[in-house]
Amino acid sequence: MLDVQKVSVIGLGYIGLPTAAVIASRGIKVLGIDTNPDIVKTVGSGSIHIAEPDLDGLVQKVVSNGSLVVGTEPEPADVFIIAVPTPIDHANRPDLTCVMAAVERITGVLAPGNLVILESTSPIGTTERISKKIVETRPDLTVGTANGSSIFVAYCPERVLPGRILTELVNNDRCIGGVTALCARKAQRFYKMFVRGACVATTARTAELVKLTENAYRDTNIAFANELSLICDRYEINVWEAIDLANRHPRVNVLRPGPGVGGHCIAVDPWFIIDAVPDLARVMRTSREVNNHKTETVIERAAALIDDHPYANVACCGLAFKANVDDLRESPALEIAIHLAEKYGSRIKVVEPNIRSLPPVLANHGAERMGIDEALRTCEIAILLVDHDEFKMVPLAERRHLDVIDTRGIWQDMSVRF
Ligand code: SAJ
Repeated sequence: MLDVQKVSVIGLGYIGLPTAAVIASRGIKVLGIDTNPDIVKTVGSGSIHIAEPDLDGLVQKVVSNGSLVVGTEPEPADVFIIAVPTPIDHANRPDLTCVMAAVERITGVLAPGNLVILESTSPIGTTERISKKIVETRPDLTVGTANGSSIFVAYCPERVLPGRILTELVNNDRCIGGVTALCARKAQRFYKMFVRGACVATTARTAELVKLTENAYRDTNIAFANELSLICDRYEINVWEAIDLANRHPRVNVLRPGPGVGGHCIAVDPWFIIDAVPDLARVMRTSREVNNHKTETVIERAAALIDDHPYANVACCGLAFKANVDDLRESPALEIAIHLAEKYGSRIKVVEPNIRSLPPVLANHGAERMGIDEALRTCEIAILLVDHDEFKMVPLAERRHLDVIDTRGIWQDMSVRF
């Protein structure tokens, strides 16, 4: 059996913090580590720095009963989970700086029998690369063997949906890739301590590809919907109606068009494959291009509508990357609002119920934040960018006077069609 007294989670972000809290709630001692002292201070006081349903109560509980402690420096533990960001750079190439820095920081405290798990989305081969790096620095250790000097290294991608993280963390199946079969088995046993879903073992490379596949698959399917929206637009066909009808076929499930794809995962992860095999990943690259192009199209159409109404105030409804979250990362809605604010300044009124203040980049261009009621009263144009519940609740009578571009299909009865 894997004896787990203490787990160390490196990176207390959208994945690391909920993971640390869930493990701590199973009565296992958890040390959460982050390089950002503000995050350490916030979590150490039992609060959270991200918006996620029910996470605040859970963190408060495990911090106050002492099962989750936080710090900036690694300490010896039985299991190390690395959950740090893996962004792409300006050339769409994966940036593994944080992963490599995390590995470097824990290598000094590793001991035989330890399990090191990478959860961050990573290019194929990263887990093998970190194993190599560990044994280069610590030649006293081996990886994945049955002898007494061995540690175990595995890749186990997170696949939780923001907004449902605590439920999905426990209930989703996990794909567990070991550098060796023994590594996979050790990691499987560990995840079974807090995961109710199936924990399926495979190789590290396969698990890395599986994670990238999931998000590239979704990106491609959204690209199909976005492409269809432009085709429908040219023929003056309502895309929402067309999709609804096509989806009545038992084997068709077209996703929903939107103003482009946002978030730190789906708009980013396909590049990890495209960058590695540009000659082969042709559908994936085109999908990225189609989804980015959709954002440009919305900007052009919004500008054309605003130019036709030189005195109109414009409500940009939503900034977040998707409905009912406060996350603005890679958000097409934010990108569109910035472009419009650059061009039209104080005529742009931003409605985003899930954030406390307007991002400075918008305020600097003179854009103003307001609630949906005021926007409905004072604006003549609405660019509906996010399908937040607050917007879905607005009845037709209150928006009848508006010229609308509805990129999400929730104000269909009145809108310019996309
Ligand atoms: N979107 C559409 N049309 C759709 C569905 C989504 O335009 O029909 C847009 C959303 O508005 C948003 C973007 O796509 O801008 C992504 O949203 P999402 O809800 O599809 O996914 P994320 O980014 O919140 O989370 C994804 C999930 N991956 C998959 O569904 C394959 C989640 O399970 C992953 O754990 C997460 O990425 C991650 O961390 O990788």
